[in-house]
Amino acid sequence: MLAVALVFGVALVGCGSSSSSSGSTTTPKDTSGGVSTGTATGTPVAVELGDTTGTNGPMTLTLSQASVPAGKITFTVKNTGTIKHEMVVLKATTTELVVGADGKVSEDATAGEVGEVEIGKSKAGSLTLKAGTYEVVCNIKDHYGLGMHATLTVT
Ligand SMILES: [Cu+2]
Repeated sequence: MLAVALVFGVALVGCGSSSSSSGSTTTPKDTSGGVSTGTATGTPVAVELGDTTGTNGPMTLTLSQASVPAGKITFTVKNTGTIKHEMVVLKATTTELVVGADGKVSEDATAGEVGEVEIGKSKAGSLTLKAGTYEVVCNIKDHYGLGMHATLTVT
């Protein structure tokens, strides 16, 4: 009887310590591996949409990184400009897309979008992208032509 009680005691202690140690393994993972954290929550890419004089001047679309690993990518899109912008991801066959008569590029090859972002606001959205070349664009009339596009390479 005494032996059984001891075994139980050991088993309980073992249980308690294993659950607490599995809890603490999660923390080192976050700090040691930006990679493993990235795949779990999506590789973060910050996108900035900007302009200073609306359609009267050049506009910008910048990515925090131009190359990311394939998989889930979480875009955090901020509009630092003076008018509304949007963010669309297109599977690129070329990085020089043709602007149509409507002032927009074709969205036939869309891989997804975060959508419109109001002035001064931020909006996040995740897309799962396969390896390849993508063009991240703002496809509001004339914005692509004014500079709102950037190439994202997914490896
Ligand atoms: Cu725009």
